[in-house]
Amino acid sequence: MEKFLNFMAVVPEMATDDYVGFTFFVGCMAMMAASAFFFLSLSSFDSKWRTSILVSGLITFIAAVHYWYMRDYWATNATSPTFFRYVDWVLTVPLMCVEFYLILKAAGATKQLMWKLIFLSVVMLVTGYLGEAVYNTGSGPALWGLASGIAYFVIVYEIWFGGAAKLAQSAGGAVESAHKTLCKFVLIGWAIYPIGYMAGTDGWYSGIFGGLEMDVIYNIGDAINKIGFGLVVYNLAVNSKK
Ligand SMILES: *C/C=C(C)/C=C/C=C(C)/C=C/C1=C(C)CCCC1(C)C
Repeated sequence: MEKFLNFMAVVPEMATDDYVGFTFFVGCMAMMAASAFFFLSLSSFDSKWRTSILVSGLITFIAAVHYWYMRDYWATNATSPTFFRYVDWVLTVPLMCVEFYLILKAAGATKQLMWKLIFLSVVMLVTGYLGEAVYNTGSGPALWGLASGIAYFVIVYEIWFGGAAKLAQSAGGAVESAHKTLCKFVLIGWAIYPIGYMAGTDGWYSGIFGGLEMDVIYNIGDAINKIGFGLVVYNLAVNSKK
């Protein structure tokens, strides 16, 4: 009995008000479940859609692995796992740009469009990392966050009104409506991240967002965007089978 109690004492416990730890844990499970779902559904689709579904699964799988590490990092250090967070994003966000390209490929999307979106997303993330982890004093976070926000804005513009939008229009039908939904994810779902950034860094905005917990906001954003994005693509593949 005493041995058992000793064992219990070293089993890590989570405080009931540890929302960050809790959302890392649940996020990890959700990403794993979503990955299993996308991978196992692969064989039920036409080869035309398999790459898109595979990428959906890769996005949630890469996130699941990072969430495993971030959950552990938080449990050990009780500080934000900023480095793992941005490594995760710099792998998964470009893959989300690839999804835009893949669903519009049949309508004539070029690799150039894909690389443009990937480039903009990397600029958005690298400048965000600089503001959050490197130049994170004085006006650093606000300035680097602004640079990141501009790149984000250009992505939004490109998919809503630029070349990608025109291709979606010419494709019509299920592809056009899936593109529209993905555009809404980028406009609304991705807008969650700058709020997390302002909650976690110091700047003119601290009085407004300072009371919020950055990692909880990022974790909610990731669950909505990574799993949601994948489901839109899954839905498109299902609809175009009919
Ligand atoms: C799966 C992860 C996703 C979809 C991550 C998206 C991240 C962003 C859209 C981050 C954007 C940022 C800004 C627009 C300004 C402040 C810095 C960032 C990097 C948080």
